[in-house]
Formats: sequence, structure tokens, C-alpha cells
Amino acid sequence: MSSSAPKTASGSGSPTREPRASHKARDEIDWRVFLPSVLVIAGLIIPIILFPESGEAAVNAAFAFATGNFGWLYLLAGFSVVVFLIGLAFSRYGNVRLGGPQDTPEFSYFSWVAMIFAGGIGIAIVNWAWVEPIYYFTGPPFDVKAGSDAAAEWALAYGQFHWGLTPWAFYCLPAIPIAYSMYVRNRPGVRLSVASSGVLGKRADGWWGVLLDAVVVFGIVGGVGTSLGLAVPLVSRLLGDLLGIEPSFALNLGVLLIWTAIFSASVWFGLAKGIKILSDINVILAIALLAFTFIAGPSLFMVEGWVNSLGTMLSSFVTMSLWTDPVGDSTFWKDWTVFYWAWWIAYAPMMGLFVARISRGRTIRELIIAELVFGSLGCWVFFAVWGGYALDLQVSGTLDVAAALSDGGIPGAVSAILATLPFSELITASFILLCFIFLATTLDSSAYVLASVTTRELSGYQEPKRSVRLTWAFLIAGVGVALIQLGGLKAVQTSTIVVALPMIPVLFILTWSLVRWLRQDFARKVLEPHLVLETPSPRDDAKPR
Ligand code: NM2
Repeated sequence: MSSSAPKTASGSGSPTREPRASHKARDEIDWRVFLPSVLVIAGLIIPIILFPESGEAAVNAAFAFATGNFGWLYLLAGFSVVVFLIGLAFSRYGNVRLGGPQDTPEFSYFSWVAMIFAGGIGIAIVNWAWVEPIYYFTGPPFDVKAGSDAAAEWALAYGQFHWGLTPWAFYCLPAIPIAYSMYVRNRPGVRLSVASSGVLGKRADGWWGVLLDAVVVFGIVGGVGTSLGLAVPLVSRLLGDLLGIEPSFALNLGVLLIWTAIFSASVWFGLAKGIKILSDINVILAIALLAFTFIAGPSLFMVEGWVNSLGTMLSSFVTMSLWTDPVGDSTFWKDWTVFYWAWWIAYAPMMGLFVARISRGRTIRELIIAELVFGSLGCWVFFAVWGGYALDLQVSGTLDVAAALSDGGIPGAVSAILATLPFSELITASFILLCFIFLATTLDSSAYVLASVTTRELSGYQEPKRSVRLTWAFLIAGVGVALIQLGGLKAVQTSTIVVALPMIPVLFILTWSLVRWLRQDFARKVLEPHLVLETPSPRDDAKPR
């Protein structure tokens, strides 16, 4: 997440409705959500930090439990979300405008799409795009022989699959009911419980709503924890390489401390604008590095690899989506597809709140196309170029990336790959900057969203209290320390997989709530002119038929 999500839009947008000034308790902490979430999270991270050895056993058990019993559910959810959204986009509801009759889109189409993309990606793409195909090349799916040509082709295709339609569908799903609740149903509140009130009704204000928001809080904390757990070792390694310092736990902590200082300062002094500018610069920097690798690297191989992956992915989309290997014992789908789906699910509420905020005046169809098509295309470019570059190093024998990966993990592999590029020191330095800013903006927006979700009845245009945001900032950093302390990919993956599991029913409730609202409002469309399909003249729609 590179964008300072909600504040960005609230800063530039005009409010739909002003908060009622008379309501004093609005920015008070909602202790019902805040306290249990904080206690559970602290209760999990403190023992892990103190006793990492027993933490490891717990992580393995949690991973086995969630993927072993419910792996299929993540896959089924992913496939269903894609089918649902494509169906919704092309149904009559696709034309429903997220806004009132006077609402026109706040941003140009290009900036809107760019914001959606930049808001959805972050540090994860800039490290996974290099190494993910290598993981698959050495441990391919479908009983393909490791290291074979077929493995190489599947490796590229799976990278595209894990960063394509299904992930963006997960991101898109909550955005629609949230935007619908904000702009069509005119409900104040930036919590997902509010967007679920189509199903929960009054219960959305009671314990059901609290439970749902708590699930969202855990989801965000776990998902961001995964980002931190991956990012800190990567940046310390690259920084260590550049400055000639050996990677160590202390260096990791130092890097984490700098990050925490940056984003606490941003939270405290309200540097939202500054972070937003940095985030924009960052996207340009990422594109520049991408273009540089494309030109410096095997461009034709990258293009052919991408086209081939697209074909493989499209022709095998259903199989890849639902492959649970019930007879064989491959763990590929649990280790990768389930992990990725979980990670995108964990971020989905945060992304939903952000995208809803910037999408007033857009139709449901426009929103689905922007996320599914342009979101995927954006990620595909990263995977085609950086993934293609790394795979070419491997298959051409220029660099044994697989060996670097198994010796030094993702940080070791990324560092070795960057060293093969021309001007590698400059590239590594820019890459470190890229990682720093990407993660700072993700942390900043997550502290902001978490604070909003744990604040009572905040209108979409109010800022949550600084103290609450800071508490979340520190808790997230704590999760980061715990995951680094545990070490290894499994711990980082488990954090996300576990928190995403209860998010699946939440996504279902949100979808159900949306469908209910759409059906009710569509039946009344003659009375609510802003809900009508796009017709030539708004005046025609106002007339009852
Ligand atoms: N996703 C895209 O760390 C990050 O880059 C945030 C992660 C969900 C895998 C987004």
C-alpha cells in the first residue's frame, strides 16, 4: 500500500455530508473493539518476543490447522469472488452509480486508476516480483519436474496468477458495499460493520458489529505484520550490503526503529501530505527501475514470457484457482495460493475503505474494471519484467538465483539479483529508498485505518485521534518485532493466513449486504433517481414509470 489511503482522498475531496457537530462522542475510542483487539494482539506478540522457540511450534501448528482444514475455503472464496464480480459488472447493477444524482467522479479516470493501483501495492511487489518465479521454478506445481522448461513456464504464469484477477477481486469486493453504504445509503461510519448493516441490520451497532470490526482489525494487523516481517530483513540486508555491515537481529531492529520513528512522526505531526508526495514519487521511482531493468535485461524474453504466462493462466485459470491436490501430497497450493489469497484478503478492508473514498460518482462496473483489469495489468508488468529478469539469470546460468534464495532467503536473492544490474550500487540505493517509502506509507495508512475502525462513529471525513493512531503504530511495530524474532518465511506467511480465515465470512456478509441493498433499491429505483441505470437524460429518470 503505497498510498496514505483515506486521508489522501479526504484531503482533496469535498465531504458528502458534514458530521453533526452536536455529537460529542464521535471521536471517542470504541473500547468494545479497541480493548479486546489490543489485548489479544499484545497477548500474542509478547510471549513470542520473549519465547521465540515455543512460538515456532505454535506457528507451525497454526499454519497446519488453517491450511490443512480450510485451505479449500480460501480457494473457493477466491474463485467465487472473481465469478461474482464479473457477473455483477455485466449485470444491470453494474450501471449503478456510487453516489447521488449530483455526484460526478472526483478524480480523472487516469488518476483514479493510478491511485487504486498505487494504493493496493507496496513493498511486497518489489521483493516478490524478483523471487517468486524462482521459488516456483525449484518447487513447481502439478508434479512438474523441478528446474525443467515446463517448470520455468509455470513459474512465470503462477506469479501472474497470484498477482492477477483473483487478488484484485478480493481488493475490489469490500470497496463496493462500503462505497454503496457511504454514498448511496448515506450512512456515516468508516467501519465494515456499517457496510454490513444490509444483513446485520441493527445488530451492526451491537456485538455482531463489534465482532466483525475486530476481525477486520486482526486482519489488517496480521497482513501488515507479514509485510513488515518480510520488509525489515530485506532492507537490512540491502543496507548491510551497501554499507558493509553483516545482517543481524540488531540491524533488523535498527531498521524497524527507523521505520517506526518515521511513521510515528507522520502520525503525530500529521504529515499525511508529505507521505502522499513521497508515495507519488515512489511510484515514479518504481516505474523508472522497472523500465531500467526492461532495457538493461532480456527484453524479448520478458515480453514472450509474459504473453506465454497470460495464455497459460487464462487457459488454466479454473484449474489453478481450485487445485487442492486431494490425492497427491503437494503443498504448493497451501504454501502459495492460500498464502497469497490470505494476504490480499487481510488487506482488503483497508483497500476497500480507501478505494470507496476515492470512487464517489463511479459506477460499480467502472470500479470492477479498474481493479480487476488495471490492477492486474499493473502487477503483471512488475512480474513480467523483474520475474522474467530473475528467471533468465537462472535458466541462462548467469546467476544461480535458486542457490542465493536457499542460502540467504529473499533478502539474499534480491541482493544478488540487483548486483547483476548495471550501476548496481545506485540501483540498490534507489531500491532501498523504494522499500523504505513503500513500507512507511503502508504503515501510515494502516495505523490510520485501524484507528478509524476502533473509533466510535467517525464520519468519513474526520481524523481519528492521534493517540489511538500512535497506539496502533506501535502495536504493528510490535508484530513486526515478533515476526522477525520468529524468523523465516513460514512465520510471516502464517500471520496472514490465520487472520484472513475469519475475514472470509466477513467478505461473505459484505457481499450479501450489497446484494440485498441493490435488490431493495433497484426495486425502488423510480423513487430514487440517482440509482437508475445510465440514461440519456436524468430528468427522464425522475418520472415514475
Ligand atoms: N499485498 C499486495 O506489503 C505490501 O506491499 C502491501 C501486499 C496484499 C500482497 C500489499
